[in-house]
Amino acid sequence: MPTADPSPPCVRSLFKGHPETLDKFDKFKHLKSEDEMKASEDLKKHGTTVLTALGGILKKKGQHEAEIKPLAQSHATKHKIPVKYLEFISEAIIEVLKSKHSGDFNDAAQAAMRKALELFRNDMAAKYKELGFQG
Ligand code: 7HE
Repeated sequence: MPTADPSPPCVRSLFKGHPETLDKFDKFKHLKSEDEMKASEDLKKHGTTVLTALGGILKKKGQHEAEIKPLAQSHATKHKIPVKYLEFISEAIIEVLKSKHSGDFNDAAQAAMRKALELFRNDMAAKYKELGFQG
């Protein structure tokens, strides 16, 4: 994961490809264009927060109970983010990695990343279910 990159093109790509996801963010739904998104320091900061959290989780290679639990809790009960939206952001992340790191993000690396993101989503979905959120 290129977590050191502070710009969140995958977050912009998520909002562009699936505008309904933007509605979940009270603090970002005023952003009307990609240029406004690019210019938002707050969005950049949020992108870094998300990618840092995700990077930390993926590094745990499945042993991520302590990290997933609070994340599932907030995303199910507070933000109400369906699993479908987690799929959208997973795809957006893969697309950005493909375009930015085409050289070393080969088929095997893509497959590994897809698998890791799938595991993450499955565990989030299991927690959602425990919490009674039909995400
Ligand atoms: Fe979430 C806060 C991490 C997907 C909507 N998120 C938030 C924080 C952290 C995360 C650490 C403080 N979020 C993640 C991760 C993923 C994720 C790791 C998946 C890779 N999130 C996600 C999606 C959506 C959201 C797909 C909506 C489409 N996250 C939110 C919202 C907040 C949030 C609405 C609160 C933002 C705020 O007002 O500060």
